[in-house]
Amino acid sequence: KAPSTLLVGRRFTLSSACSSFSTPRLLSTLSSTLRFSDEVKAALDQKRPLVALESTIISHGMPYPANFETAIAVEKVVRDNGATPATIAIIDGQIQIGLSQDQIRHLAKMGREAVKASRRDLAVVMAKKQTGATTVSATMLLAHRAGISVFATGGIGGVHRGYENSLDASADLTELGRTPVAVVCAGVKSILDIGKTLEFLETQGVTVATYGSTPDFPAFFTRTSGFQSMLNIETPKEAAEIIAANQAVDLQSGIVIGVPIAEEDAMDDVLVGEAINVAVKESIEQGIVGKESTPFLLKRVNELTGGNSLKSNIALVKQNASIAAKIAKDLAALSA
Ligand code: PSU
Ligand code: MN
Repeated sequence: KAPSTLLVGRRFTLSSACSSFSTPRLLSTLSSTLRFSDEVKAALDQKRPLVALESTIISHGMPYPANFETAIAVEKVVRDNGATPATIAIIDGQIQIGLSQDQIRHLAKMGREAVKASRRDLAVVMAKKQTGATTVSATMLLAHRAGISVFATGGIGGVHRGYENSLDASADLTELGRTPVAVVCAGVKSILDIGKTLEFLETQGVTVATYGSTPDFPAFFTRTSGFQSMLNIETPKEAAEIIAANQAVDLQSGIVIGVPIAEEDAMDDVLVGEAINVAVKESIEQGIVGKESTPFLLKRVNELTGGNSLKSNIALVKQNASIAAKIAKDLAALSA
């Protein structure tokens, strides 16, 4: 019997993997490869709602100490809304599903010294016993291995401006096409080409929704992008039902839920636009390419907008975490 057939209609958890796969070697490898915090393990065992959180946003997305404080605050928001946070990273080559406060502080202080780990980097970071902060792509795939299907972050990667020459599109987009995890985010920053990003996601078969009633897919710092999502999701329960249907038919592809930043936290369109244009121009002049590109742009936009963009960034991540927790709760209720 093929494992894929057996998994249809079930939530992929380590225990379902145990009963489905007939290769014990693979099993012992997988369960000893992922190390769970006590809090996450208890939640998984008791089938309580969980929300995965990425760690590149800590190391490469924000400066210290705001990154540490935000990571801790975001975990608290998840707990306050009835779910268990599972921040994911690789510490000295060991994959951790759920981090201690000390481990979060360690990553926050390492900053860009930590390896920015996407799918392609995972095996290398493990084998070389490095410390890696997982991007959306790596966090999605590890969350899925751990049996977690809801994930909250700030923004996902996308298709870069000038894609026609650079072919620079984030591995987040292809991961969304191959891994069934729902990513609750504030959309994509306009450091990227938002229209092309949505086209790419459509080609990858990714369900893309906007949370709330505005038709636009959000642009991170601002509520509108000029590009529409395929649908609006108005409640956590509606999101949970779509995730459950995705699992029931074993789609094996992801879902993006774009939550527009709250009105009071949103930035001025023109101000952000100008900062982004400067940052993109500098990145071209300095020949910044590959995995350095996004961290460079994030840092420059933060600098050029002073403390304002950081404030917006922190507010939107917390909002996403609270909505993700509510979705995870409703999803757990559906499968109970
Ligand atoms: N966008 C943000 N903040 C971030 C990132 C993107 O607004 O912190 C991070 C995420 O970890 C995302 C990664 O997965 O950057 C994408 O990098 P790249 O474009 O190199 O794929
Ligand atoms: Mn890239």
